[in-house]
Amino acid sequence: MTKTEQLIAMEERYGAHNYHPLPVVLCKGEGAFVWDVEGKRYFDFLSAYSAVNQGHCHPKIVKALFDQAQTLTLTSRAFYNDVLGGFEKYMTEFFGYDRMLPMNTGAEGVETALKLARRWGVVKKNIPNDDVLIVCCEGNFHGRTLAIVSMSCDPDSYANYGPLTPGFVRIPYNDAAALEKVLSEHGSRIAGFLLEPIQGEAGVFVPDKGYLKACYDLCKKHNVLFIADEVQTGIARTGKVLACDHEDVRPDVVILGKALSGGVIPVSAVLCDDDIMLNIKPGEHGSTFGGFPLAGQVAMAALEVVKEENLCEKAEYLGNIFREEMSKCKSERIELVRGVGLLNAVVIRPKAGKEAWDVCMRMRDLGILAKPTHGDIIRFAPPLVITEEQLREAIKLIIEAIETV
Ligand code: IF1
Repeated sequence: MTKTEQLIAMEERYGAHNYHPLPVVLCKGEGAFVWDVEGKRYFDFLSAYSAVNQGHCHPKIVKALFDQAQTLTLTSRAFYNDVLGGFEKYMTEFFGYDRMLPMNTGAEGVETALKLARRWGVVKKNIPNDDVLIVCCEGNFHGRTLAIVSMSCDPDSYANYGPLTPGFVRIPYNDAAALEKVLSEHGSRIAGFLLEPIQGEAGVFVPDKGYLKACYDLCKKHNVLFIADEVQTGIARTGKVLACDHEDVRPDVVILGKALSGGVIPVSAVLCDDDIMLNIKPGEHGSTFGGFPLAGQVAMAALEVVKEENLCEKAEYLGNIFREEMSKCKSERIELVRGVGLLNAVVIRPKAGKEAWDVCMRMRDLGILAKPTHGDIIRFAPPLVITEEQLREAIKLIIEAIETV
């Protein structure tokens, strides 16, 4: 047995079977590259679902982790520590909000935003506690907790987990009229509208230009909070600090995760202003590791890298090259190419029984790692630190895989 086979067999025997990974076992990451246990190098075109925007093992971020880890890792929020205040100040100034509530995973960030919105609805908008509603979108992916999958329309996410959380109304994505309708009919009970500025899991579904602004304006008209889940689209991935920046929309509540830590440790955060954040009082929400010293140092370093290495501009410039070069490929297997910045997807037309999965297996053989979502869509999201030369080399291999599978 090869080392790859041994390690896959070990997971098969001892681990939960809640994933179906591509059969490659990684042991090293650096910049835009990862290596498998057989010593083969790959371009990483998934970036851990856009958590490694700054590149694998970025030296500045790893150093921030290393230095703090030798000093003080965790205090819990039972006591103060000398990192969190500076982290909160840094984050609120970086993103332009009054306050920040730190958590760990993206799902915890989304749950926190849901609780903040519901609490604001009850306390500030005087919605009866049992009546408060949150509007969400069909095709959403916001994480995997029970309340979050209660918003999902994907049975793989919500089916057979028992009773779901009430209080969610789903409307079609990219349809401002649908939002207007639900706000006109139920606006007095609605505390917030939660959406991804671009739906990642749905296959990099980019809404029409003006959709975010139209929804924001409707939320303002009906005194409803506009809540942006920027866990995947944030932190320079789409060519702006936040995807909402493309339409100059300032969400009432912003949820961050993934690349907030550069993929080093789980760090998430919710940002909003005083009139929303201060309705949760001491002892009414929290987390053991939320905002711990390691998280603060790592996240501040990760955001410094975004600025110092101009990752927004890079994502914008390289994303245009990606879409331009991929669109030149005349293979009948490519149904369409779509995306913003370096968050892109290619819809693969199945042929002779070969699907997106087969293209991904061929790409793996050629040294490119990516994974299909929803059967026929392949998401392409390399680390934003990839160079133009590396990107062009990778695109050639991607096209070769599509044409030869
Ligand atoms: C898995 C998907 C992506 C997210 C948005 C919140 C979260 C996610 C917009 C929750 C997480 C991850 C979860 C991961 C795979 C990946 C994913 F395929 F599942 F849907 F990116 F599209 N909001 N997305 O994309 O953040 O709790 O995971 O830190 O579950 O396999 P998390």
